[in-house]
Amino acid sequence: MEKTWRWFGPNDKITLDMLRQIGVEGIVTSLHHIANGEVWSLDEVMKMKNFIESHGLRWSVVESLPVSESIKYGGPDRDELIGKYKESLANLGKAGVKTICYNFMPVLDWARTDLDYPNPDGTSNLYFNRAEFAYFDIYILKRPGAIDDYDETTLRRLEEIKASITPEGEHRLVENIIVKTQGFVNGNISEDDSAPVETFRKLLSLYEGIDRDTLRANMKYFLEAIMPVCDEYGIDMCVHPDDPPLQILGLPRIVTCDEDIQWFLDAVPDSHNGLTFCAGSLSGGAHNDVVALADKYADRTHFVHARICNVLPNGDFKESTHLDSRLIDIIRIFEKRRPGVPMRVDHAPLMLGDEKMGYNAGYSFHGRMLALGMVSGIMATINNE
Ligand code: DNO
Repeated sequence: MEKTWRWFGPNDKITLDMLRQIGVEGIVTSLHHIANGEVWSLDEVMKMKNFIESHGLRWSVVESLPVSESIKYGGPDRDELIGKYKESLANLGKAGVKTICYNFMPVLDWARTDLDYPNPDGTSNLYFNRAEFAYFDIYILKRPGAIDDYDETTLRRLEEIKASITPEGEHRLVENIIVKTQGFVNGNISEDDSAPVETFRKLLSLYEGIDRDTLRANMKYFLEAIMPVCDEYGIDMCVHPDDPPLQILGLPRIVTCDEDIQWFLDAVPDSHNGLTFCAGSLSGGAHNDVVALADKYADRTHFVHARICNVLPNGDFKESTHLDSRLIDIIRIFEKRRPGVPMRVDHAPLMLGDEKMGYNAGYSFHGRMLALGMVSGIMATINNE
């Protein structure tokens, strides 16, 4: 696989020169300065491409070319927005940047309750606490009927949280779930939003009456509309699985499991309609056998995210080590069957001073560098077997 790294553009504290020193071959980035829904002009695309190449690297993957909410829920301006999306794709195609990661998750791009959950060794990780998430949903967001979506174990834990949570604790949940994890990925809520919960409620209301079938139909509509451009330029679209791969906040979610993946691949049976195999997202649901999924979908995978989670008996999940045996098996599958596919390490621990640097949640330097070293070692061993 090609060793790539998610880099957040010229303002990223981690520079391209640093990345060359640690064995990175290709860059994964987005035009973060262009608002969601606006066209990426050929000029802007070329500026980024030339900048990356002037540092001896290549622009391997776009993550993400974001899909506007209106395309997802089927708003009145969706055709106009799809038209702009196609223009951006054509410009990327002309520039030779041909692997595009996107997601079809309503409102939230990904979800965690904790961004610095302490590990016994002094490092920290991302963490999803199901009961704290339920607290956010039921008592902060006050979503009608939310309580019916949680099992008894979660509701019991919720009572303990309710008895002890402080206003700071509530603030932290809002920050983690809808602000700090979203803004930097061109999400719907930015760090300077003064009333994020209000904004979030409005966004959720866009999906009233939209169920899984409607969202599926809208995804098919979008994919069918863009495939001619992808075919013309040889562009591989790769949808990122829903993170976590569960139904949450009353929103429909359609890339969560084997059946979902099979559905969208069959719905638009073009090889350019493919998957980002994010082992980490898929492993956040106990229903997914991630190694079997990698084996089943390797041929339609155009981009790999190397990380993995452990789901605890209460439904919480935590990022595991990049040396996890499931990840080794997954790397073996892709290394043997898709040797050149771009791969990036994802969501590594905060360690050795990372915590003071203000990196985007999940995107530490030392933690990711160690993870890249581990994954590179696994790849070298597999190639030597
Ligand atoms: C979070 C990432 C997501 C991912 C997008 C792809 O760390 O996995 O933000 O990049 O969902 O569109």
